[in-house]
Amino acid sequence: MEPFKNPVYVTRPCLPPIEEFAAGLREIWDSRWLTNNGPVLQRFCGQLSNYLETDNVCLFNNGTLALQLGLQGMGISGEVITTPFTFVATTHALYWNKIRPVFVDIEPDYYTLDPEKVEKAITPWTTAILAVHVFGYPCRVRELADIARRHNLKLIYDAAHAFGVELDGRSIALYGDMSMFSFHATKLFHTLEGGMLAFQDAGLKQNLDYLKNFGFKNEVEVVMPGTNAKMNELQALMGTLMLKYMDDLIEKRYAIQELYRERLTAVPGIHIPPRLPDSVRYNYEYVPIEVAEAEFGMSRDRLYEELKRHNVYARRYFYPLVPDFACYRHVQTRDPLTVARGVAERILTLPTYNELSEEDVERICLCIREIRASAGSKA
Ligand code: T4K
Repeated sequence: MEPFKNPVYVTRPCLPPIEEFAAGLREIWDSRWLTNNGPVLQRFCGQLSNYLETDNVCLFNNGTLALQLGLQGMGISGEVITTPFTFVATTHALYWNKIRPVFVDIEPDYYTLDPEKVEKAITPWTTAILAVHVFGYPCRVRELADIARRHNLKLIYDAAHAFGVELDGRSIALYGDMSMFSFHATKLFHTLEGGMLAFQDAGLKQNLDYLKNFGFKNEVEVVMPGTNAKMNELQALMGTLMLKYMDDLIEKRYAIQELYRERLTAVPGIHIPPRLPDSVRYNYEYVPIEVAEAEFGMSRDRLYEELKRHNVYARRYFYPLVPDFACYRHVQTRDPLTVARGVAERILTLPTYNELSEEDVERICLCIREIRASAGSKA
């Protein structure tokens, strides 16, 4: 098969019609208010509160700082049990708070923290669980909440991939003590760069507002050594416009994912995570597959390289595992992380974004099938 003429990336940002953004820019130009809790940000914050059905939200200039400051605002310290199968920012947020990460294994279907392993890893120094709704797949929230309650731990979710996800008719933001959402350009819903915390304890809001604005209480009082992590007016404008399109975005991604499922299910050596139960409204933000080398006839890494030769840039999210990065190799991990290690070797996330046509998906799947066939003939 001929390579794609233009590169097909793992994702492309969705954008609202440029006229809508231009009209919003006019308002910002006229007001000359660019950042520091401006009117567009305040409006966006209200819209998010309605969307998520909670007043307890706080906006940041990216998801990493949101999580870092969220942990700080909650006073988390000591040890936190977390997942090795995530984007490295999850662990960095702990590091910047001088918290020791305790990595435990994930479960094989949806790659989220295994609650049994979590419970076994609790020590007198454990203060919280930091779980990740990886690829937007909801963690086993009830079991984790039960463990947290019995051991008096805080339960924090990195929900970077999970905006728009609902469980039992409630936004995923309403589970746990706090959830962080990334609004980075590569996310289904984005604000160019951006992040948000949603939390249960309304009393946290004040501290989070201080933390993201240098600790200023007023012009002459600084109550804590905060940083600068504010979302600006252009980011908020993008968010306001994108929010209108959420349902359409999810609908389109659903169609793409279903087509991949249909075309790849029967390919030996390609494993697609099972459909989620009806209790979940999923956002279809990522299309992860696993490549089993023996059955597929080549390794995940070779398939990844072959796809690149066809101008298809799939990504190995999340490989290597976080504890295998040089800066975390010193962290002692008692759990052998058997499942996570296997998944990290097999995982590949396929392109999905709104302009990806049905024909493009058909061609990517055909490409994968042809690559497999060629591997068989070379063997
Ligand atoms: N926790 C988790 C679990 C996360 O996944 C993330 C971020 C965070 C925390 C931290 O949240 P933020 O601080 O980022 O808000 C990307 C994103 O930068 C990162 O936000 C995301 N997770 C991670 C999974 O993916 P890269 O380095 O893989 O992105 P990059 O630049 O290679 O982009 C991927 C593809 O997207 C490109 O090949 C082309 C396309 N692209 C990208 C950008 C930025 C575009 O077409 N246009 C663009 O503007 O990290």
